[in-house]
Formats: sequence, structure tokens, C-alpha cells
Amino acid sequence: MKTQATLMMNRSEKPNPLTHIISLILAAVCWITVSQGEAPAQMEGMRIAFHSTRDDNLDIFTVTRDGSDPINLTNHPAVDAFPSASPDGKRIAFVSTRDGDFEIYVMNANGTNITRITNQPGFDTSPRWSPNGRQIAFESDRTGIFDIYVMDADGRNQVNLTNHPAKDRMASWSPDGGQIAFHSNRDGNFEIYKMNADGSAPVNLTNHPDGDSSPSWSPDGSRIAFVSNRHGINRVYIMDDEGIHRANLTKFKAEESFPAWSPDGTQLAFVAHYDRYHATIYTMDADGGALVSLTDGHSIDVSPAWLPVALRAVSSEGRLLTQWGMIKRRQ
Ligand SMILES: [Ca+2]
Ligand SMILES: [Ca+2]
Ligand SMILES: [Ca+2]
Repeated sequence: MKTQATLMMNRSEKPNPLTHIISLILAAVCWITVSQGEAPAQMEGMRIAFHSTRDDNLDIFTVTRDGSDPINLTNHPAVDAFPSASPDGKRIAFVSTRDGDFEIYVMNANGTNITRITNQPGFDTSPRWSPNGRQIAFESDRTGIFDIYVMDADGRNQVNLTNHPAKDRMASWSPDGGQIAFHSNRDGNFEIYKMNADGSAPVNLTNHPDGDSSPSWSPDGSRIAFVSNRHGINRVYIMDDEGIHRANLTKFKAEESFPAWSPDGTQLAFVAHYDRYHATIYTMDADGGALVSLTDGHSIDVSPAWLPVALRAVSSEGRLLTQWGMIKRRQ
């Protein structure tokens, strides 16, 4: 049984750009952050970003937590995919081919001020903003095979953290920023690993003969959500950060992918893939209950990323705080 990551790699090795796009759709898991030591993230007004084929090419959209008010942030004919919000919610890192190659970009959370921060041949993808906002982890095959990299949030000081001949992909920071989870097939099949944030001391957390992929570290640091096909279909699982106490959260008939913790740790977003052209984003409580569909299933909607509410003072109108979504709708 092939994992989605395996399928993705097989497809990405073909030269057809369309297969590259499909590969990207299947490729990564969203990552979220929470500012360590701060009050619990504000869930009211929070939006969820994702990428979608609904406008005939991949663009990044956001919706409210009930799936309403979709906003296309990129609206560009190139591939725009894999959003990751900065911890303060003010910026979004994403992947685009608008300059001819898969590179990582950063934009404001309202879609303005797009800046490219990588410029290397090959796939540079799956950005994951660090909990302190200063760095972005990502994956690149610039050496010929995927490794986990880290760079400053402006693209400087790019460092290969894994530097391993296996495929190392889909970084997810621990909430204290000290460790990074990822998946790798270095033992012959895909497993979830964690390593120190400098790349040292990788530990295999899953040790299972079936495919384990797409880690998402919980905001309190105690759990890691991931995808496994150990029962014949890719489903969302949860384990503690030592790799024990594993439990399956979902029982969809569809393949599932991209688990992503909400910043307050109460919910997970994930994707159900109904077929090659239809995938829907759901949220659920961390015990698997209270399923909510955020998208209508008419397109491929994947890679959910929780977008913390970016607050700003609007004192002239007597309102202390206004969220980005409200600002955008009023413009
Ligand atoms: Ca686009
Ligand atoms: Ca590139
Ligand atoms: Ca495995």
C-alpha cells in the first residue's frame, strides 16, 4: 500500500507540470503555530486558509470557521498553494510558481505585499512558520531529494537540517520551537520522526510497517496528529509526543490527509479526498467529534492552515480591535 507521500513522489518525478500540481495537492500537511507563553489564541473571528482548484488554478482562500465568506487571497493564474500563517496572523507563507519554479513566498494576511523568499532550482514547498515567528521550515529537493530546511522569515540563512539520502518532508514545529517533526522513509517506509530544531538527534516515533506521514504537533506540545494507512486507508491518528498512545480519530470512507491543530488545541482541521478531483476540508474536535464541513466538495480543497486573528487598533472609531477579515470586507 502506497502512502500519499509515496504517490506524490512518484508523480513529482515526472516532468509534466500538471502532475506536479497534483503532486503538490497530495504532498503536504498544514502546520499551525501558537505563541509560546501567551494567552490562549483567540478563536473568535479566526479563519482557515487552504488552497483550492475552484477557480481553475490553485489559489489560496480563507473561510470562516463555519465555511462562510470565502476570500481568494492570491487570484493569480500560477499555482498558489500550501499556506502557513505567522504566529501573529499578520502574514502567510505559501508556495507559488508565478516566477516559473516552485518557490516560497510571503504575503500579508489580506493578500497584499507578496515577496519571494526562495530562489533555487527544484521544489521549494510546504513552509511552516516557527512559533517565535523568526524562521520558516520548509522542504526542498534542490540537492536531488527532499530534505527539511530552515531559513529566516525573510529567506536568509537557508540550512539543510536533515541532509539524508531518504525523503524527509512535512516539517511541524514543536510549540516551544525546540524540535521539528517530519516524515521520512529512511527506514524503508514512511515514519514520523522528531529531531532537535538544529537537525540533531532524529527519533523514529511510529516504527510501523505501513505508511505514517504528515505530522502536526499540538499547541500544548503533548500530542502529534498524523496520517497512517495502517488499516488500509489513510486516516487521521493521534499519538503522544513519544510515539505511544496512538488512536484513530476518523472513520471516513474517503482517504484523509493534512491534519492541522487549531491554535487553542481544541480542534483539528483535515481533508477528506473523495476522488482525484474532489476533496473537502473538515474541522472536528480533538476527540473526533463535532465534524463540520468547511467546503462544498465541488473542487479540490486541501492543506488547511488556521489563521490566527490579526488585531489592530481602530481607536478613531471607538473600536479597540478589528480583525483582518472585517477590514477586508469593509474595503
Ligand atoms: Ca493561482
Ligand atoms: Ca525552487
Ligand atoms: Ca511506517
